[in-house]
Amino acid sequence: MSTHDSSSADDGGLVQLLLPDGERIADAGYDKWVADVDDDQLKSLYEDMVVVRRIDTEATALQRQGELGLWPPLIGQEAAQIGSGRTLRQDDFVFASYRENGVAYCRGVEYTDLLRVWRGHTHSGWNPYDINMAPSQVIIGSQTLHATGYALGCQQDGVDTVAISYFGDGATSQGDPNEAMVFAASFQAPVIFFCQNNQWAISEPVGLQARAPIASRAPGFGIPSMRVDGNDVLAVMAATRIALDRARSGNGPTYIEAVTYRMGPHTTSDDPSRYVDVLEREGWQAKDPISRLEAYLQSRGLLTDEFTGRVNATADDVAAKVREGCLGLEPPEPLSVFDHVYSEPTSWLERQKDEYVQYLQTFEGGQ
Ligand SMILES: Cc1ncc(C[n+]2csc(CCOP(=O)(O)OP(=O)(O)O)c2C)c(N)n1
Ligand SMILES: [Mg+2]
Repeated sequence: MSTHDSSSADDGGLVQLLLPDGERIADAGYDKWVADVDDDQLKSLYEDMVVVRRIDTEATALQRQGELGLWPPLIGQEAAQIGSGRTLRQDDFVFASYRENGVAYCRGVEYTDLLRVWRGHTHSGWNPYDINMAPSQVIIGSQTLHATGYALGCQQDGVDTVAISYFGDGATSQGDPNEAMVFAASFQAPVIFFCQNNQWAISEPVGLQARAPIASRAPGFGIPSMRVDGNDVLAVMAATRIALDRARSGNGPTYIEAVTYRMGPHTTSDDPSRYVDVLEREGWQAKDPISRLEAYLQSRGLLTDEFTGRVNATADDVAAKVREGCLGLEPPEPLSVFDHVYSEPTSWLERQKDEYVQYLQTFEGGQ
């Protein structure tokens, strides 16, 4: 395989198996990687995408109702996250950013664990070893180093576990992902660099920081790359399987650029109407990942009322559980914010804690 895999010439080498109107197109290089995806699996991928979008809208509503401090929506990126997340093995390990709630869903995260950080109840949402996914990383790009280090450990242990790191287009301008790629290539680490290019890094358009397709940078590090339509769940799945196969068979890292779009704000604190052109957003709306799979299912006679009714009922049920779990979280003991910052207390942390005790005492019933 060449260092820059792109058997589809469309749209500057973008790998596509499902066109925006739901037409399934053949691709000699990639078809075989999804040949086993039968009708039931297609329906299951659709259900996953509908459910994670629903989790996202519910969490956004909870934030708007004052129940969460902040929420980073994934809307528009469901195919990139489900298509890749569903291909991983349980023992593979995920290192992601704050936006990969769809991947966490694939890993089997408890719904409440998705929210507790954003309600200010904990430093971290879940036990990483329960779902083999590290807690969300907000320090942009640093999880690429963690993934590479973990992959090197797997290599040393002689196991065929793969580490996958998810990060954004903006993160590619940071040093960490570039340093991680140098290490991963040097030691042929079993790691996947999965860049969700959602076109924006807060209000910074991707074109400003990437003058050439992001995927084209990786071969310069000696890492093969693929540029896939990130709104095409089948193309994402095929690309991730290629990368997993390469890593498991001892052939080192792969870089995937999933070209997608952030349909919502950066976070609930952001107002994209101040910087996103309405026409740009409408253009991407027409490439929506869920409606394109819906159209494909329809063309295969799989989109029955019974099926969509069941999917919507599941999504309603999950949303109700998300809300219930969020509202049911017991407020933490205020001073617990100082716990687990370091394994050993430091003098300045103790000082901050004392100051906070005094502050709390200024309130009636303060501690
Ligand atoms: C090291 C670091 N620098 C800056 C920030 C502030 N920041 C938070 S999100 C973000 C943009 C990230 O964009 P991208 O990597 O494209 O990911 P996306 O949010 O689009 O998923 C920035 C600059 C940060 N969290 N960490
Ligand atoms: Mg981005």
